[in-house]
Amino acid sequence: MTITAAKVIVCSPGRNFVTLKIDTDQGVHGIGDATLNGREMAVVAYLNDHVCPLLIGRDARRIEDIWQLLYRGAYWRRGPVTMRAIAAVDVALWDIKGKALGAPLHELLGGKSRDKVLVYGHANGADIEQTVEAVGRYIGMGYKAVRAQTGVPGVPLAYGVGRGDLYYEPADAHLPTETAWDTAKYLNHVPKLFDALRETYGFDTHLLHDGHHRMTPLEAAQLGKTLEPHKLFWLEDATPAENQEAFRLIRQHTTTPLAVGEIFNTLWDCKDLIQEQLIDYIRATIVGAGGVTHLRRIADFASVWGVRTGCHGATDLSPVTMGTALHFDAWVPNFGIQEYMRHTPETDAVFPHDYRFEAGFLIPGEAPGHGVDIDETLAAKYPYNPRQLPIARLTDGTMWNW
Ligand code: GCO
Ligand code: MG
Repeated sequence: MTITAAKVIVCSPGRNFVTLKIDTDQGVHGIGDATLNGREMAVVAYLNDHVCPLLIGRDARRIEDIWQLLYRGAYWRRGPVTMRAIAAVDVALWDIKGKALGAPLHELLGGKSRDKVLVYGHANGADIEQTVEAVGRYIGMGYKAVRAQTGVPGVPLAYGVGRGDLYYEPADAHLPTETAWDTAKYLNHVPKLFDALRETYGFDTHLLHDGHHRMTPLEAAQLGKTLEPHKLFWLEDATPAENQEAFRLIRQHTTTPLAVGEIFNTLWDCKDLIQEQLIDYIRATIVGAGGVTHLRRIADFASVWGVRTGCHGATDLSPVTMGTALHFDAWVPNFGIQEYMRHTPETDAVFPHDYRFEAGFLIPGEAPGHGVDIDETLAAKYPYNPRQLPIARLTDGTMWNW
């Protein structure tokens, strides 16, 4: 089965997506997601100039060999652009293999370990009262797990406070929106949110919170300790994780479960975190970490140390990633939870898929491959719309982590 064409499709049905479509001489095609929020065109160029020409004429069945070619052959290894390009090729080839064999991807991975995939949604509000109401709406929709993010008095444009209830698109301007951040105000305020949430809803709903790289290790340890009575499902991105050692300090002070990894792109970003059990959930994704082939390695490594998966699944990961992730989530023995921010109706129309939401879970489809396709005619109606993620500065002007 020979690769005959590889095409990059950029579209923006509500937000930008980069999709790779691979055609073969057997008339079977596959698609992969290569979206990198705010840096989409870097991956488009990498694919068009450095990857697609390499694929033509190769055997589409040799997924591992092509992965190794694109990883080792780049010389300049790792990084979000390279690994998203590799992920797109990998996912498209797994999709082709499934279609050629008439098998859904989860069968190719080893079969289902579960029939349905626990997910969590994003509830947010400008203040505690609104956020408590938003969490109630998610519980009403059947979610068993809800992430809660609230505005912080004195901190305009706080992270995670979206526009609308079901999806939160942070890349909101051609040039980065500048936001201010004040960790002290945040640390004083967030515990009150979870006091109110547990007071209102008790402990039957899993609650999650995203620190979004804002705290120092000690501040993260303080927040984790303060939130212990609320028994969070996890505290995410408690501190920037380039320094994996930083999580040792947090771990020493709190039993609040820790999750990290949505911006990781290889096992090397999280090897120590996993091996030393400094985290409880690894958030690396199919699109961000080199596709099915590499994420499977990360998950298997994590399973040795009892670390579970908690794949990132924000709106900026296309339905192609969500569809593929659900097959992965159905198989992976050390599954934790899957993030599920809904896509806009326009996005769902461009990317027809067979997964569905049911009472707090997502049910993966049974179509061969990953079960997602792209309507190229419809996609063409939504041209690329340059957008970047915000930046954050501390109130004294110091550049910080958004
Ligand atoms: C999450 C993420 C998002 C990111 C977004 C960036 O936990 O879903 O932190 O909110 O900010 O994916 O593009
Ligand atoms: Mg996050």
